[in-house]
Amino acid sequence: MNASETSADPAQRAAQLRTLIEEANYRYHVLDDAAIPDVEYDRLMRELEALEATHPELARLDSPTRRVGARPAEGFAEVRHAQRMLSLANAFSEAEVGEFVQRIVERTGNAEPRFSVEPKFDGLAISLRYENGVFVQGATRGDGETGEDVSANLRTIRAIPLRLRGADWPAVLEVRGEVYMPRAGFDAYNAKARAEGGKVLANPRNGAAGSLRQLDPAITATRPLAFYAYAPGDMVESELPATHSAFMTRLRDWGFPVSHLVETARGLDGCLDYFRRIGAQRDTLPFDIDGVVYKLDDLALQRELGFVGRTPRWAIAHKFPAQEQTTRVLAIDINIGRTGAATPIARLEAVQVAGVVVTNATLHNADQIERLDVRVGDSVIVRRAGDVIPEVMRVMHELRPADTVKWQMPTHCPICRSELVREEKQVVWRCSGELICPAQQKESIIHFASRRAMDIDGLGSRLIEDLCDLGFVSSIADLYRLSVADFVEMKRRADERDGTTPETVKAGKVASKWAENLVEAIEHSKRATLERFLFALGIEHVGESTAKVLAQWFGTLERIRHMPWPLLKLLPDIGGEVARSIDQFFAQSGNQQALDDLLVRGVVLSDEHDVSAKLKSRLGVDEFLVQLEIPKLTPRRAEQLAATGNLPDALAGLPSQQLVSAGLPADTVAAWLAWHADAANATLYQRSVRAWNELSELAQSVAGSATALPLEGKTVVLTGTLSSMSRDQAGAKLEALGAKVAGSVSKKTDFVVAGEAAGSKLDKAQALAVEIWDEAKLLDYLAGQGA
Ligand code: D41
Repeated sequence: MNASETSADPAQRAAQLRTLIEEANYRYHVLDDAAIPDVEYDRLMRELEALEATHPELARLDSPTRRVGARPAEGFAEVRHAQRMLSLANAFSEAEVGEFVQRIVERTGNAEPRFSVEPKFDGLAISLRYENGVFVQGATRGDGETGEDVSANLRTIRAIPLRLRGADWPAVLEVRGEVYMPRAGFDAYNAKARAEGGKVLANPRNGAAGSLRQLDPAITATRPLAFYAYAPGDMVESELPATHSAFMTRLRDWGFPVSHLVETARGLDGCLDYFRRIGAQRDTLPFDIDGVVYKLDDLALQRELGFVGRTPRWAIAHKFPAQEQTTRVLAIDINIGRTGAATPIARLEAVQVAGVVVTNATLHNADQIERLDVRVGDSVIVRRAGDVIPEVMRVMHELRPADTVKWQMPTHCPICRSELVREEKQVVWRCSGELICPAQQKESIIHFASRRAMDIDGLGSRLIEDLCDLGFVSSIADLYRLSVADFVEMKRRADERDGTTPETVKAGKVASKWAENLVEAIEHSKRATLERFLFALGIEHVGESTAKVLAQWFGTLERIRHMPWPLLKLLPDIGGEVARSIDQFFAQSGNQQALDDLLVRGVVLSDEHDVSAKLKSRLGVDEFLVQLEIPKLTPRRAEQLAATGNLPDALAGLPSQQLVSAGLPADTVAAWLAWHADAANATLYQRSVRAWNELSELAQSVAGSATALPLEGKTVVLTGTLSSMSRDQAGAKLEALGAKVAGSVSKKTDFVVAGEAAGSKLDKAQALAVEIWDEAKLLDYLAGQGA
């Protein structure tokens, strides 16, 4: 049926709309295939609502418009489950799963029984009851015997069908499954709650449980909930198929969401293989799972095996190691980062979390400690998910010993004893020691050498810590002084300190080879691009993209290192905070000294160039004035000042009558004069004017000479493996020379750079007679361009 084939008869049209809406729900939640856009879905819904409003006789309980109903008058009613809701036994190791499978093998005589293997969704177990294909009641698990009637809330979940599809369902059907909150919905919900100052959800499982417990279904309807079915409940035995997996297929046909991760597996090996595969995907799944479930697939055998207490003998949950654990806070220390940021760290009694021993967890910042009220001696819940740093989630206040004291941010840096300071409206406290602080020195060197920065092979954080601790380096420039002998000596002293005694002769040889490689890697890093180098300096707020903008627009380190912040702000995506941070970095004489040292020791920026031709359009007098952030000087007033025809150097000295006759209101004139009367502002203005004059001249000459880059307008394709650099590196070099690097070869391709084992792209280039460069030719060309 087509949405546009409308029927004039209201009853028919209502039926048509319900079918369309239900179909859309089914395609989305069961088939993972959004059939119609959201706006269309909403339109159909509104039409049906209007129709039911004007024709009340058409309204029905199973209509999709009824998903949000009235709240129950007095809490939730109790529901006695027609079939007890069972619980699952847990296995925490492969050995326990082995025992489970072995018992089944012995009792059934089947050497390799078949299992339905499923993710264990981390939500809330519920039971749904359908009579004659219509949803009539839904309940929580409760104690397994009786649960709560949360029908009104369950109706709001679009993944739960209100009417079943097809016709071969039993007259009474109960289905069990899990209501859960997808991670994306959880994140979005919390982001909104945070922005609006509302209450955030602790985790998706609590989110799902809390949402179903809302008395008002209108609230539940706003929560992003979903559902997966996983077992039959009350139904006539003769209507069941022979296997659990066949039942799951039926559920899907009837319109229930069944996870595509559900499979069948044979024997212990099949189960464990599934466990490992799902475990590897765990962090990337769109919802939380806490393990997998194995269920004997043959339903007749399930009945034969029966239960022990409330748990079936034929099913078991194989749990992943817990991501949360409780432990005790032994101390709260302060870690000083590269930019001086002071991060409180909880030192913990060692505890295994998700298979890793955790002894430290981040507390983020002083405000977070205040919120959680963490104290030394407290029992806390730590969480470690994926590769992220473990964090303290919650304090178990009920277990707090009597003698704890409230934690306070220390006043001084634990490393260099400089004062810790916090800027207005900032959460982060910082060490004011900057370059004299050994912690900041260390972190800035680690950043400088890291892969995305100067990429010094082999110079990792452990080694840098040793170099700093043993006094071999204290700044990035010191790295370029290190000799092979220094590294060997440093290693000897580190071994001595750690009590590790290397076998003399052989170790000596290995050590000197290792030291040679390091010195070579450091030497190699001396040739860098401006962009990487700027990023490597570790200026606060200057990430890779800001570094790229600076390099592209200003072209040389010499220009950037003296640029006042108002001119930095002229560039795209550089705001006041970033610009000031860059200016402040270069204002420190220690940093300027470090730059000079680096240059003296042979660091060469291979791609320095003229200012960008685009700069000219940003250097209007009014735009310049606006960047200075002078009170009352709005863009309009700046335009009026610029219209006087004076250049910035003359503007500062303009007498007030002239400002008034330029049309500026008195308060703007007063603010302008007062601003200039401040010595610091006057200096900033002069510095900025000088930079503006220089840049204007440079931009003029670039625009005038119109020296295009050598590869301007050329399209290049890279293929195969290069031996001297990665394809990305080669691409970046070609781009710096003006080329456009494309992904596929066409007639428009100017040349193809083909490395080792080039495949179809090379074939295509040959077929189209496109020019082909080998690696040697590329290197030759780049050398010729000084790149
Ligand atoms: O994903 C789950 N959380 C899940 C829970 C699942 N995939 N299968 C389950 N199967 C059962 C039996 C075998 C007893 C029908 C379950 C649960 N039970 C369950 N969830 C909470 C209590 C029991």
